[in-house]
Amino acid sequence: GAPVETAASGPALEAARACALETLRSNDGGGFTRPSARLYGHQWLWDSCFVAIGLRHVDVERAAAEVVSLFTGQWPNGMLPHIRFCPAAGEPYHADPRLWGVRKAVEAPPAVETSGVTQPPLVAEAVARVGEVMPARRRLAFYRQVLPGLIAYHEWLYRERDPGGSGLVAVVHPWESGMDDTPPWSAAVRHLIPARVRAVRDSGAVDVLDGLRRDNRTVPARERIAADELFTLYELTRRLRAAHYRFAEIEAAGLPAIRDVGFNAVLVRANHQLEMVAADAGQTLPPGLRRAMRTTQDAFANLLADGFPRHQDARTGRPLPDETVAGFLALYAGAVPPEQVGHLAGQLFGPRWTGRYGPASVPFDAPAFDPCRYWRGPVWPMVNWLLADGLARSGRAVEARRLREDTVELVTRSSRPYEYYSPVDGAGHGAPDFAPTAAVVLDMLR
Ligand code: 9WN
Repeated sequence: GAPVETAASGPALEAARACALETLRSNDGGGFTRPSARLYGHQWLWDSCFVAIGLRHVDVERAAAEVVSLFTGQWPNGMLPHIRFCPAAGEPYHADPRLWGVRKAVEAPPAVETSGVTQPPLVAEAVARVGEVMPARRRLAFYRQVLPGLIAYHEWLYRERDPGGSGLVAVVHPWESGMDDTPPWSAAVRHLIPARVRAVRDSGAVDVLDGLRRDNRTVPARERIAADELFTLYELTRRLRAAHYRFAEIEAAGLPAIRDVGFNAVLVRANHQLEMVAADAGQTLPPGLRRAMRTTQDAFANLLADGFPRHQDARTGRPLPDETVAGFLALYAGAVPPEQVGHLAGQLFGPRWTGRYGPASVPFDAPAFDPCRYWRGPVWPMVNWLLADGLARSGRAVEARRLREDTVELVTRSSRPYEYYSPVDGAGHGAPDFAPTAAVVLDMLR
């Protein structure tokens, strides 16, 4: 996309760039970047992809290392876990390796401690974006280095998460969606609430539950996922562990399996980038993978046929009613027919979704809307990056540019990059010094 030229003067933009760089530097864990040193002291899958996309303008080798580091956590079966745990200083992470119990749960665990689920498969995008700013020979070497792991990951997604060949892959934990407490995910896991947690919640003692959680030391509980939902996610994690993180067992146990529209949108784009990367490296993808990738293209198009793109229950194929910003990632997938792009962009920038400060994560009129709480309303700069990129590739250069400008402005209104922002007053919330926010600002400013 085109560089951002906001009303702000050159020095203001320079200050924004310097602040973003300092955020990335201060979260550097040695070859990988912590999303936010205090709350998230390990390496996350999609966060690191955004980080690499931003860092490539400053230090392309460091950006490549960020991506390569992700593969050191890859499971022998091909899965890229959503967290690669690192011996971290600072605040311990609330969902730690003991909760995941990966070493005991799976026959062939990875060499390092990881979580047991994945995250939106943005890796091929990060690889392509880093590669495109490398000199040709270096790019070839980088692509050849990461291609085996990347192919294994995409094969895992299809083999494990779409055994029936529907074309859309299933997501089994809200943490895999990256948009943890968006309404359709909250609804999908609600029945798993542990009885004791429900009893305390129903007695009105939410502060008791908040007193038991460990993720609210840096960020106030009211800005994070609600306590009853957090304890429900721990319960889901324990059940996934009991199912050995194997999809067949997860399905047999009747646990949620959802064809998340955002996750699959990222997959559509990642498939495209994977093809480009392989072609550039002079390699052909395995025929089975190529077939599966074509199926996704068609299945995603069908998802759009019913109007606003929504998640689907993987068992019944039925759409889940709640709309979230993930639906607009169809633009990022590049899957919206030209005659529908204007309508979808119109909705995105219409009054239900966008106020003064960019697209909300759920519409303003949704019963669950809460401007400061996590994925229940706030604007997420990393989502804006995906949206702007999708708009630009869908022939909506003006809107893409405006969204980038608005995002840079929103972030630079606060003294440091935050995890998310109120769509009502633009105030920063969640984790401070949030690396993915800093990284997308760098990319938007380039
Ligand atoms: C669970 C790291 C991650 C992001 C997610 C965001 C949040 C974790 C948490 O932080 O989730 O993965 O503990 O809340 O929802 O998108 O990748 O920044």
